[in-house]
Amino acid sequence: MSAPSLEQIISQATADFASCADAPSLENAKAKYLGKTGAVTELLKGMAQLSPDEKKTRGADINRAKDAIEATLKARRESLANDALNAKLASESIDVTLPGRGRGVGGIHPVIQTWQRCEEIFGSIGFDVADGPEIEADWYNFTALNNPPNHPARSMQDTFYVDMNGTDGLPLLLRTHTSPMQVRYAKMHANELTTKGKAIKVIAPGRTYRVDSDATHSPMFHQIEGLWIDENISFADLKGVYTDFLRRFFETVALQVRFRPSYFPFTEPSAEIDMKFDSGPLKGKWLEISGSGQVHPTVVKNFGLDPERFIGFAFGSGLERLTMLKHGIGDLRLFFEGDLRFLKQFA
Ligand code: 2NL
Repeated sequence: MSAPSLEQIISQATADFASCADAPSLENAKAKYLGKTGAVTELLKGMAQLSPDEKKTRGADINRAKDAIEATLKARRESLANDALNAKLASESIDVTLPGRGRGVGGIHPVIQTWQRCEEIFGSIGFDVADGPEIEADWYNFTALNNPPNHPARSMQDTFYVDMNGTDGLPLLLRTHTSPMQVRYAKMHANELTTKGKAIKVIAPGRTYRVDSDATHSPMFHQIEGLWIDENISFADLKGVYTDFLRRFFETVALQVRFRPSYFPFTEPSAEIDMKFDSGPLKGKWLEISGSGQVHPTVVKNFGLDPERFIGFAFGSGLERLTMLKHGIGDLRLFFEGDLRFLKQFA
């Protein structure tokens, strides 16, 4: 069998390289032609017996063949590398047409929207906004507000007590109304009223706590209270302020307001504020909307003010109740369940 021609070796190598499916098998195939015992190397070894002239032409021919094989090898290497890159890109590809995994947008809870709206409205009538602790001392929550020591609101059954005493030596408690914030505010601003005549005019919105849980009561609920103390503040001012607030909150002037006698230890006289819509789904029905009254002289004294000189009113309304009347919500528990089908309607 005669030795293969250079052309045969080149085409054999080209075919071999083409059949290699990956880089390691291509490098193996390379050894068959260009390695120590490869076909081209063997041809070069076989030149030993040739004359110098023959060596020259034969050597050049073999080198051309070697170059051709190396070029084929290089082309095949690049082609395999390219295929590998394309396969990697295809396997790691992302579908840019898929919808993005966006972060959900939150919304303000309807009760907190009411809170914010109240701050806006009372703010525009000149009321400051008080803040204060949810864990309170007995004095700020009860004593300062003229609650007698045996009042049922002070009982273990009605109030959440904390296992720690306040500076007054009595157990701390979760505030049962937002009034203690107003007591703190009034005490802090009493001197400014007495010496500079700057009225105490403040609202106190916030969370409050009572041992109570059924369809119409939640152990945590929200209140907003208002307090206006100066030398000559009357029930007429209360009626004007509160009526203005209701008209703006419910976005209608078609509503009436009335005072109905009531009792609270911290006001005297005291009144329930009722409202009645002249139109809309609640038209014609008197609705309780707030407690109120002229601040009791003992409470004014506890503010650090002279009750012979200073007088004013206070009111307290439930933010859940305001929200339910505004949106026609029938069940208080919806506010605390966190059901997005409910909450999304207010987003
Ligand atoms: C209710 C009753 C009311 C007050 C709250 C108050 C606050 C101070 C002094 C005097 Cl610092 N009074 N707040 C007065 C009357 C009624 O709310 O049951 N509201 C839902």
